[in-house]
Formats: sequence, C-alpha cells, structure tokens
Amino acid sequence: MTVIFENLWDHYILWSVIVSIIAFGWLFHHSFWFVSEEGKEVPNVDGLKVGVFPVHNDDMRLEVAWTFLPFVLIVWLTYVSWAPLDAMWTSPFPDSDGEPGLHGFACDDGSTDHDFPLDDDALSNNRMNSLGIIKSDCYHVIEITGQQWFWTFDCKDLSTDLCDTDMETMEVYGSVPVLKLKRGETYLAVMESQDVTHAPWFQHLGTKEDVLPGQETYLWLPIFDDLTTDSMMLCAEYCGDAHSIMAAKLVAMD
Ligand SMILES: [Cu+2]
Repeated sequence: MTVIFENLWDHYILWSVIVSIIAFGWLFHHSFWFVSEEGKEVPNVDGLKVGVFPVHNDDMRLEVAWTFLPFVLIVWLTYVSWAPLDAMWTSPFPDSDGEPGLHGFACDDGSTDHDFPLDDDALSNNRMNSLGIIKSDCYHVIEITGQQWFWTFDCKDLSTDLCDTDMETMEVYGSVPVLKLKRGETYLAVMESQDVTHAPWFQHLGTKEDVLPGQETYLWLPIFDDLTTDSMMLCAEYCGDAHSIMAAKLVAMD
C-alpha cells in the first residue's frame, strides 16, 4: 500500500487497540471483580430500586469525561485523515482562478472531452511530500467502465508504454482484465457504470470510488515507485450474484 494510507492505517489501528484495551479491560475487570459468591445474600450497597434511576450515583465529571475524550479523539482522527482525503478527492477541474489541483492539467488534452490546455507528450513527474501525498505536473486520462460483472479499461489515445490492457486467468476469479500503468505517472480514471452501482477498489493504492449508471465519477491513480507488486482491484459495492469475483489486476510498469 502507498505510504500515506499505510500511515493512516497504522494510526487508526493504534487508537483502536488503545480504546479496546480500556473498554474491554474495564468490562472484564468489573465482570470478575464484582461477582457475588453463590448462595450468599448480597447487601444492596448502591441502594438500587428496580425501575428507579439511581440519581444519587450520578457523576457529572464521569459523564463529561466519557463524552469529551472520545469527541477529542474523533476530532484528532478527522484532522489526521484530512490531508489524505483531500489529496484523494482533489478536483480534476481548475478552481475559479483557473489554478489546477494537486495533479495539474491533463498531459494531453487530445484524449479527453474536457477543456484542459494541450501539452503533448508531457509526463507527470510524480513526487511525494513528507506526508506521502503525491503531486504531479500533469495527468493522463483513462476510462473505467463497470458492469455486471466485469470491468473494462480503456487507455484512450495513450501510448502502450503509458497504459496498456490485457486479460489474465486468475485462480478463483477466472478471467480478469489487467490494467498496466507506468510508475511515476498519475492517471485520472473517468468512470461510469452500464447497469447498477459498482466501485473499483485499488487495494495497493488504498483508494476506491463508486461508479454510477448515467453519471461520470473520477478516481485518481497516482502510480509511485513504492507500488512494486501487482495488485488486485475488487468491486467494493455489492452488485449482484458475481460481485465477489468482479476483479481486475493492476500492474505497475517501468
Ligand atoms: Cu460490481
């Protein structure tokens, strides 16, 4: 997986473990510590009455603590996710001042229907900042179409050393399409569905996006040097009988 999502994953797992230890530790401790001996009459130390809320045990500090601390944690997790999510969903369209997003303009506008400036044979020149966010000079447009139950990749007018497709037979999944993209280049997948909602999930890029019938959606595929192995693309939106084997393969080439 790419650095940025690996770091996020580790950070979320860390906090999950900490919260689990506190919650389950408390639960198990109290379950075994405050157990009454069999056959022994238990004194009603808390003065509990059936059907009556024990107002005399109310503790405002405790209430505030278990409301405030999880809130702070959620704000923190939102804060650390902000830059990666913003990078993943950076707009393919220039802003109101005409400034492009993280990945610049389309490298070769001849391959798209959009109004981006022409810049023939330009390359993305991907580089990564200290957070793991990838920036590009420009991007290449490809198309991904989903339908029950397979994916179709279209490299448009890109040369085969930038983008290529193939078919391959994989155990369990059967015959799957292969998408070959070049390391160091960024791709914008313009996507649509022929029937129901699907979602390509590029496992090693850590990204996924819905594809919808009758509406274009976009997914950035920045291929960096850390993408060393072939990786799976699976459908992440339940779409019927063969959803679980609606797969494809992403190959990074040099
Ligand atoms: Cu699907």
